[in-house]
Amino acid sequence: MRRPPPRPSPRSDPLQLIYSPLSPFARKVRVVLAEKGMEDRVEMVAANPWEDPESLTRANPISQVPTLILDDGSALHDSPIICAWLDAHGDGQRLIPDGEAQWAVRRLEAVCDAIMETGVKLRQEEMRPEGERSSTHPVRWARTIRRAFDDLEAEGPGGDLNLGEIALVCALEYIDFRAPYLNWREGRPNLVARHGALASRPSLRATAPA
Ligand SMILES: N[C@@H](CCC(=O)N[C@@H](CS)C(=O)NCC(=O)O)C(=O)O
Repeated sequence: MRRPPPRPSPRSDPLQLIYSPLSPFARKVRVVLAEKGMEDRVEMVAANPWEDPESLTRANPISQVPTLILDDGSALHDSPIICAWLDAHGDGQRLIPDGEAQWAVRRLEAVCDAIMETGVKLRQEEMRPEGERSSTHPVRWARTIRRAFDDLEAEGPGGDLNLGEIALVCALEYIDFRAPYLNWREGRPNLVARHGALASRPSLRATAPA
């Protein structure tokens, strides 16, 4: 009996995640990797995006982390897209629900990403030499972040496992790490409960900024 010809072996190149350890956006992706049971499929490549390393700019001209290189060599960037791709391709519970329910989750993710972006800008401003710092931008950015906290507080306790709530924990803990003086816990019991509902998950503990 003739044997069937060997099939071409499926591509088994691992995915590569270019990240920096303290990036809150990369943290969100690392949490999703863990929640979706995909850590073994991904090679982690640390990079400093501010130095425009060639390994990063080749995949992402914007030179930002996180960037995910897929097994066909193409790259995804922007954490919402990476997280959505992982959610669609990994195992376990969907972190972005189907149908109409997805919009509340995506909206929450967007608000929390904006808090992180504003927090990163605050941090960058603080890193500038004293004479070059703006006296107005940080005040406005701090006000923006506080306003977003108040808005989230008004939504109630929340705390389901989904991408929006994961982004919330990443955003709150990034602010704890970089701008603790914004003290999101004070007078915001719902935010405290919401944070507490997910914060002790292994995926979040293993990636906490320190
Ligand atoms: N919208 C992007 C933001 C990513 C981002 O700002 N990453 C920062 C690190 S926390 C970065 O790579 N900054 C380098 C730069 O902007 O040049 C995402 O969601 O992934």
